[in-house]
Amino acid sequence: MDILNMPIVKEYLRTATQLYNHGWAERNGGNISMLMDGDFSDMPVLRTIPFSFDAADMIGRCIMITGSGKYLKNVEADPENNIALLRICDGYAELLWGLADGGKPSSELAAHLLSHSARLKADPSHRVVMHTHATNAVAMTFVHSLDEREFTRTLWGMATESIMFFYDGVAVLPWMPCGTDEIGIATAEKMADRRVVVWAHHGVFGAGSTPDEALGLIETVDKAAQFYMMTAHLPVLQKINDSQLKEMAAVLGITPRPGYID
Ligand code: 2HA
Ligand code: ZN
Repeated sequence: MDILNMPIVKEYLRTATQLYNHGWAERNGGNISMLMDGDFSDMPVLRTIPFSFDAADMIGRCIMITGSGKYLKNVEADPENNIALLRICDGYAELLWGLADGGKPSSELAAHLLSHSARLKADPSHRVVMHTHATNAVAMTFVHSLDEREFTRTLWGMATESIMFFYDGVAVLPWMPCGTDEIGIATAEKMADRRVVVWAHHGVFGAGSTPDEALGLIETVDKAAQFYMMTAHLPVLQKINDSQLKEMAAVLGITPRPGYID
């Protein structure tokens, strides 16, 4: 399988660069994983990598994921050293390709694998989970309530396309240590019925069918958060109100998260 020539892999690689260019991937910040369609059964297993959480639903699936400690800015130019193709087994992963200079998959492997499992149950077309340090969304977690209904309502009120793209709402996790099975499990629980999870004072997880879609979703969240951060200290004279949100939902034929619009 000529992995690097698959169009979806090219999109994945470009997306890593775009996250860096947004200023959302300082040092080794952020990670991207993508469920791979295709038959990789003829690829030899290069080594095995154990993990400590239960990802039973994912056994047999292949994913592409960025490596632990790797810089997203380097992924596109040097994929073979910075990303991995893994086949998930019971309690370990088989490395089929990549991480050629050694190393492990992302420290957020639990959040990625468990979120894939949760999103696939909600949406069979789901493929991509992306974690990034989206600047404005994180900034907002210092000055806004972390109540996820309030957080979502503020973002919906700031930009017309918010409700269009995250009608299902934005989940918020309080600050927790990152890189643990616990934050992975908590993230995946939220992902069961939403595609965006904000980690207070850290970053954002977003899900989608393609790298472009997952990135685009996080971009819409961060843009609304940017409008909020640009205006939160000013007297706000108007914003998109509840009846306008309902009007927009009717035009789009979408159902916003129940109970979120008064
Ligand atoms: O991979 O962003 O959350 C570095 C991180 C961990
Ligand atoms: Zn992070």
